[in-house]
Amino acid sequence: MVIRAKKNFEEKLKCLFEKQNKLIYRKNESIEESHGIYKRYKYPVLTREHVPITWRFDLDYGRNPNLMQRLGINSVFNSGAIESEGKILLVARIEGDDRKSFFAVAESSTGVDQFGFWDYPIEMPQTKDHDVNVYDMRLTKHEDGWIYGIFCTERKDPEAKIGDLSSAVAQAGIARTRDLKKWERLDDLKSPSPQQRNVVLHPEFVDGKYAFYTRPMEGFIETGSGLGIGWGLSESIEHAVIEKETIIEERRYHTITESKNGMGPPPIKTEKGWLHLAHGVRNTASGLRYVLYCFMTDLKQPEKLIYRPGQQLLSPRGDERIGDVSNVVFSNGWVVRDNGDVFIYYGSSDTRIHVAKTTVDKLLDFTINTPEDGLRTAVCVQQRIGLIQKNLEILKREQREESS
Ligand code: M1P
Repeated sequence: MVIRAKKNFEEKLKCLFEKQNKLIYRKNESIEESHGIYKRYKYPVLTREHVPITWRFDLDYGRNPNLMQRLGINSVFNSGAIESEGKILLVARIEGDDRKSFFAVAESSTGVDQFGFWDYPIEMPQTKDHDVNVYDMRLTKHEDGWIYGIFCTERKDPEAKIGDLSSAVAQAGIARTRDLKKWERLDDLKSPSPQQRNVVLHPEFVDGKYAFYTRPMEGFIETGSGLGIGWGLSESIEHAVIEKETIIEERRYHTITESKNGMGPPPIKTEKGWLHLAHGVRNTASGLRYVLYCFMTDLKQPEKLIYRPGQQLLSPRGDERIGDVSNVVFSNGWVVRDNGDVFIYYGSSDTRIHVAKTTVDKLLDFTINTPEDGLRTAVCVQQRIGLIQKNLEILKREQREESS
């Protein structure tokens, strides 16, 4: 009897490993889309099923004869991204079945499939004020030589009323590393805003200081009077303090950013300016809807907005629309390769991670040549009529040329 049960256990375990290997080594396929800006991929690059079996199951027959999952994983989403020695490394947000998020590195040599997690998750050192939850790391290769991870650290709101076990305070945690293995924790960012999320470190010094993109907010969910994506400088990174925070990318009424917006990954430096990826949020009858959008800032003054397309770049489609927090796409990681290819890693509905592939040239074309938001229907219709008129002239000319 015992021998049979042990054999079953071993077969079940073998099956688990085989199934996971099949998933990890499955080839991904790009999907042609008619908009011409990027290609999505058929399969998510990371899901909870990619998380190593050793992180979830106790593999000892004596302790776990039914081979039950002891520490389950709920979701894998919103990853920072970086290229190192030809490999793409993602620092993913992993949420356990206990609701706590943590960070772990997964690597791939293709960038579009075959992501495997390193043996252990990241052990993030603590400050004196311990984190309760951490998530959404942005990785910045800074010109000072360090790789910085800026992430959200969340703690219970000390002012919460008795019985309110949801209110939290979000701040920006800061850590640095050379190899994504050993991390040095620095002080959390101090800024004039009561709460911060979506904070990103700019890769270069500005006026000899560390420069941060911020997202000031009054409450934990609502930004309140926080009017958009902010900017501030700090003398020190070990004890980062922003004295003056200015809004550089404003939320606007009846646009893709009307409820909230926030920076995505650190910007890409191009000859034409800094290229940014961000998320914009609007409210709908079925809750908040998150989309990705682009904007550009001046090369010498990264806080000066120069292009702001009115339309979103990527919105939740198909299966992406469904998950723990539905109707959300969120990106905090992208990678530019030497040949100009760009991998955009995005979480969908706080559940899994996908990749979209494009190039720096295409993103520049999109960001520079897409019209700004007209802010009113009549203006937007005029933009479209302008486009239609030019196109009809082209088609008529072609017809004339063909018939002559
Ligand atoms: O649930 C959607 C997103 O909500 C937060 O982002 P923001 O502060 O911009 O609303 C974050 O918790 C993010 O991780 C999450 O994907």
